[in-house]
Amino acid sequence: MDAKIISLKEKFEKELEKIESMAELENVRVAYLGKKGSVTDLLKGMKELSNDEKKTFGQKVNELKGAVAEKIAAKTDELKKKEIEAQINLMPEFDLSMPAKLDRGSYHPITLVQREVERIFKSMGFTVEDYSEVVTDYECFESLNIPKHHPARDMQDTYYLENGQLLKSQTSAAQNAIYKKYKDALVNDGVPIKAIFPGRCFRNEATDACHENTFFQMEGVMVDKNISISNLIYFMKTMLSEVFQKDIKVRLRPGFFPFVEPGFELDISCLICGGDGCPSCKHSGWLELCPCGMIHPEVLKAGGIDPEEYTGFAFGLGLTRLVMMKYGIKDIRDLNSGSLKSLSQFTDDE
Ligand code: FA5
Repeated sequence: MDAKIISLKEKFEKELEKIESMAELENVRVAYLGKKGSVTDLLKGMKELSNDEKKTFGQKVNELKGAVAEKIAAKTDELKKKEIEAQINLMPEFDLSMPAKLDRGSYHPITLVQREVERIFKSMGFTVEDYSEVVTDYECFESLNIPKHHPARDMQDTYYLENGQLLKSQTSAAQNAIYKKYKDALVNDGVPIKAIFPGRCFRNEATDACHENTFFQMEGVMVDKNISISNLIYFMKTMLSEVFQKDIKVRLRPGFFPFVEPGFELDISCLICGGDGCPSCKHSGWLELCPCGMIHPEVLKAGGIDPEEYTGFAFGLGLTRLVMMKYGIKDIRDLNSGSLKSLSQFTDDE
């Protein structure tokens, strides 16, 4: 019987050596270890043996069974490894030093327009200021002549932090700090305050084609002696004609903001529908783009500037809406979508 075990083992090893695929291996496994396999058959021939012989023979057959199973497992690993290597060899060569052919990142259209507007105002002597997105209630409201419980706060509900700070609902929140920063140069050296400050604003707002809960504005202020509404209109017109490189129909109508007096709404004729009315302009043909006005004396005072001696104008340009008009984007939500497909259309070669 021992000779049977030895010859079966040798036969198995020879067959195993020749195997090159998982399918062949499976056939061999079934042929030796399956219910009707050669190893199992050995056990069937044990009937004629004595009890002692059965014991030793059974032990040897089990050893053979274990050895066969082990070799099949090792062969399985070897074949799988070969399969992976073959797949790797089929892959095109990957050269880490090759320049990437994938899509290049691009500037967001809001960044492009923001830079353009900054360039225009810089050329007219304005400084560009940076301001934080988290501000105090004083900066966003109180310093702007909007005391607690003033109804004007309702239009600018925003996101409040537990420490009482808030995400700014308007770039006007930086006005007070700008006045304080430049007032000495204004009073002592006669340098007019001319500053713009772009920034992200947040409002607790139901979104639609022209409203987002996160959007960009660009604030601008100018303070000096004898500043009037004519100065305001001049700067607004110059900025719009430079941005659009063509004449744009605008209208100025009275608007109420507690931090300007008088206050205006500057609307532009909707460039998406040509003034006929569409969802982007709430079917009015006009788009509120840039509220503005003469800075309220209380606001100047809060900034440390004497309103008897100095006057100024302020505007709050809806930068995101300007982008929509410039590029003909019908839905403001596309701008926050993060969709590379739509946003990369506006890439320039910067
Ligand atoms: C203000 O935020 C004032 N701080 C503007 C201002 C500054 C007035 C200085 C006077 C002097 P208003 O809430 O209207 O005003 O917003 C200004 C502009 O931001 C709007 O005309 C509009 O273009 C844009 N805007 C306002 N809310 C949204 C919104 N939810 N989504 C997109 N753009 C918005």
